Amino acid sequence: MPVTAATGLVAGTGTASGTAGWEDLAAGLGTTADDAYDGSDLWLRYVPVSDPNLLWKYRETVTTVIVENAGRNKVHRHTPNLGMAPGSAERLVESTLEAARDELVRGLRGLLDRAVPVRADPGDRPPGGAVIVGTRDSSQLVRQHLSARDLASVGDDGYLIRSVSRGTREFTVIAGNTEVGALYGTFAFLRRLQTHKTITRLDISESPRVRNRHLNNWETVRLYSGNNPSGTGGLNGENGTIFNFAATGQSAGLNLPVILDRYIVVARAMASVGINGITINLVNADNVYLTPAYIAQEAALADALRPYGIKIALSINYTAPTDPRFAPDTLTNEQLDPHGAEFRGWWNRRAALVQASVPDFTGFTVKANSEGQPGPQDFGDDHGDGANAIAAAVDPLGMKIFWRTFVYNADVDEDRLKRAYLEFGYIDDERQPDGTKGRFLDNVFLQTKNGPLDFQGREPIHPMFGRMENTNQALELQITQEYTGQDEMLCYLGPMWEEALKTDTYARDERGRLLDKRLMGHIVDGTAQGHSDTAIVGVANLGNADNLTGHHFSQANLFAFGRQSWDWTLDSADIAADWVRMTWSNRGNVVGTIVRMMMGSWEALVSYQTPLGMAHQFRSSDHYGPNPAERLARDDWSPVYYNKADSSGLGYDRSPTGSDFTAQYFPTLAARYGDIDTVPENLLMWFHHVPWDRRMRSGRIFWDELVHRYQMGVQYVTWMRLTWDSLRSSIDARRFAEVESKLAVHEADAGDWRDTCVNYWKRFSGRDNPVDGGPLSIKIVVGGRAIGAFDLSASSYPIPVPAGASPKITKVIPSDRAARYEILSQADGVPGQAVVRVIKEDFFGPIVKDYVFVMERAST
Ligand code: GCW
Repeated sequence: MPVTAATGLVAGTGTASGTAGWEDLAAGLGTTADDAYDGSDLWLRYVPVSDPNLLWKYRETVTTVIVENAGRNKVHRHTPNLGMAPGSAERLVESTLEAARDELVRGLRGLLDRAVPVRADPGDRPPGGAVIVGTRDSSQLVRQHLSARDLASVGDDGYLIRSVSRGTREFTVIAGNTEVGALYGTFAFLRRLQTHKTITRLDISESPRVRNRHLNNWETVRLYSGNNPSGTGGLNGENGTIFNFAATGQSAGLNLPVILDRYIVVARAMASVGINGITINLVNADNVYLTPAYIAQEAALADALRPYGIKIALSINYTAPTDPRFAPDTLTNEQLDPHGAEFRGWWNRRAALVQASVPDFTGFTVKANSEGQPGPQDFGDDHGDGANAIAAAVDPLGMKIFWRTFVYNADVDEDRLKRAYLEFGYIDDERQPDGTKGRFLDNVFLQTKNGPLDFQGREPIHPMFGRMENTNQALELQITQEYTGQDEMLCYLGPMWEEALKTDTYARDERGRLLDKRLMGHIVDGTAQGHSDTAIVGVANLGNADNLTGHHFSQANLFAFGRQSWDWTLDSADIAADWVRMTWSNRGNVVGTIVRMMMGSWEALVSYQTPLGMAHQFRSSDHYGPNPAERLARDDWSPVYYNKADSSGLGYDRSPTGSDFTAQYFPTLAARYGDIDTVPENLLMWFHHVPWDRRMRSGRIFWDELVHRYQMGVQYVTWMRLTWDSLRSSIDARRFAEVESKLAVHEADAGDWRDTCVNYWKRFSGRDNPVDGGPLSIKIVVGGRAIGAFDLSASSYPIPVPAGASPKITKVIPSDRAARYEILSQADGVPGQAVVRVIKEDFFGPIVKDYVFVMERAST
């Protein structure tokens, strides 16, 4: 059925003249003023509330800010004369309540478009419209209006936001048991205004489900957010990383201890979503971070972050004690015995040295015996020995160890996916002298990626979740988009993390009974197996680009990570909606449109990169583009190892007839994944070598389905590009253009994925050159003849028009009845060009193809 332009791409986005309401006008005006905006405020931009009724209500509800004793609990500051770089816009605060107060003042001034007075003194009674922030310790008003019992339920980091009525006066109390809790509440309150939610009659009680919500900052690799537009690194002597430790040339004066605006923006943004820690250096750790000169810089950074409730940690190298840079305090290889006093003593001394400058230092992140990093196995010890040695060394200092499980020693098993569990599982099972089970100490977290391979677009959950019940498990997610489009592709990861966190592990207890709470999120938040210390870690995507994350939409991934690590049960679409409102616009049609783009973007990426459970087909040089034919020195880095393409089919058999990796899952999942008839199709090739002609649930054979999936992924990107274009008048110019040009690259690169992979698989499948036979395939009738079977990836199609016949398309016949089409243009003559747009809503969102037909005279 033909569609008209108005019902085309995005329902309701028409901005036809005459229908523009005041909101459009207001947004239009705002747009001009904002046209140079670069995205550097992340989601903390605080533009005036555009709805006049709402603005009026907000102004009535918020007239005064009252923060008593804001400066009383000054946070520790190690660095004398800590200072912002000259000309900075941000400022250093001395306490967490000052941070909360300043945020409210800044936020309200922006949102309400007028200054809101601040008072430190409670007065006799708070005026109507007061917003009171504090703890029961800091604030008499909080004490008056919230009982200790009220607050007890929210724990250390949680908060209450409550509207209170006293006679005709109404005011708002934002409180935590700690100042950090009050700060989180402040951000949550501001978020309500930013997203145009009600701020009256509030009775909000929030606390995080997970205790340690940390970033890992890989400062030198997988950084797609440097300020160098032609690459991912930096300019002007900076190396592109978010924090400057060793900038040179014209930026030499911008190294820590100097504090830059972007550090404070990042600190505020982290706190706004509840992130409370950051490991500041790469897991392939450079020992320089443990030298006194660097520790002094780290201390300054920690000072600047501290008011925002953010604690720092460091990645370390297992053999750091032998590094001559630490002379005279160095060890020999023989002294690296994890059971020996020398090794433990060294780590204790080093940690103490850091702690002397950073008293709230969290501890160490360790990548050992992985990808060339040294570790205990090099000396005949195992991960348990190594982790426990360093953990025991720092335990008296109150520190923790985050020991990564990303190991894949090829000697352990042919199937890379099995290796981590084989190296760690038995340590968790070991009976200890005191009768308990599990050798890892209490201050050790095993930090495990969500999936068993390596941050692929879609992975099954890592089987260690739930199987390591006697050990603290930290979940590691990758916010930086190494395998998900880097800084070029718009890919919102919230749905991916939601899928992982809400996956049923079918975990059982020792007696074989299914646990009540057994989603991956329950394992991670400790409720499944009774762990009190819990952690989620995100490999961050921050750099020194103007917008701090490279792609404007990558900001959403940082935002979502924070929100989901606070509460993994949240709906990723709701998180996206908040982010869009805070970042782009509150206009309903804009919000709906952008959220829709975001929500299908991940599934689309999976579809054009690695559909149906394919994995790791990336070219090794950069992990961005495809290279399914690549064979490297290491098998388990090679796309061919993962795809196992041959004339019989495609995919890695990890079922009981293959590597039997599936046996590492709890029985229900093991059975489900191990059987090709029951495995979810989106994980199919993770677990099975799939015959080319296997009948799929759609009724199509595997080969056809595979080709369709690649094509549909690309077609979703086309839809995103066209849809973004439809927002041109609603988005400020600079950011609009930057996203527009990224989407053009995105579409082309998605097409490259499709073509490279499909053409390679074709060699094995022995099937025909693929035509676009997917949901958007059509036939057209020209000169009385039906023409179809159009090539999958051609940019245009020649159509022979018999002599004397009209070049007009007289009929379009979509093969899928749910597809709609529109003839965008007809050829006036021969030669000439016609364009037909075909649209369909499919399982991950709308998909679009513009068929370009070149009408040619048919040779007789
Ligand atoms: O995803 C891989 C990356 C490596 C990284 C490794 C890890 C820092 O390609 O660059 O090393 O994971 O997680 O340790």
